[in-house]
Amino acid sequence: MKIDAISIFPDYFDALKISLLGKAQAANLIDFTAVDLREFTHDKHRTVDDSPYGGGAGMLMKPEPWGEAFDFLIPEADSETQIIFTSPAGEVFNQALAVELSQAKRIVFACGRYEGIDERVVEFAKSRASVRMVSIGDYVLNGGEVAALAIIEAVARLIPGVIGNAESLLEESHNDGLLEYPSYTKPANWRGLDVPAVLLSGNHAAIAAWRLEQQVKRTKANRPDLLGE
Ligand code: 6GU
Repeated sequence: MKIDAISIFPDYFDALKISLLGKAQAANLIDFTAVDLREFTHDKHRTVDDSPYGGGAGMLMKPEPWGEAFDFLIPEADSETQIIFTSPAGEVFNQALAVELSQAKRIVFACGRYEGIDERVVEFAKSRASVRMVSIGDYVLNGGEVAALAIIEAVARLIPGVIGNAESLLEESHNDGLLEYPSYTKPANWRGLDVPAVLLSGNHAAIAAWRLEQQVKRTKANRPDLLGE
């Protein structure tokens, strides 16, 4: 999968060189490029922001550098490219969207800063690719870079070959609409705390039943919304 990010802080994406995503890039499973939005400015101060029409607090990202960045990355309309504007005003990211995006051929992240981007940029982007506005949750970050990193990690690990143990994808939180059960490793007693006896019993049916019960209990306590409660 080809992944690009447009940002005024491309260094944020250095984190993608680490660990499994770094290995996935070395193995050519993912090809990632970060481009600096300021490369597409032409004034001495490399200006990317301006005050909003109609007034209001803060600054907005001006459209021209974005237009040139899209011209550079997506010179002609490509229905196989997905552009994602990271924004707290977007649809909320979840595992289902991660699965959907993991099928894409190319994703271009447009990472806004300040109070956002001139809305015409989103409109224009639709003439070049499929466009979605995506948030990673109900809180506000200073910019879309950290959100893009979270989305990239969630999507990339679903690409075949990126995760060594494909089975671990099947057994994790959110796959069956329930949170994961608690897990334990050796030693069986640690600082006076015991591993639940059923896990040492060798009774696989009892272990499976205990784990499901724990999943439901945890989901009720932490995410009742997942149970429609
Ligand atoms: Cl995608 N961007 C920003 N700036 N804040 C957010 C977010 C995105 N998702 C949640 N908060």
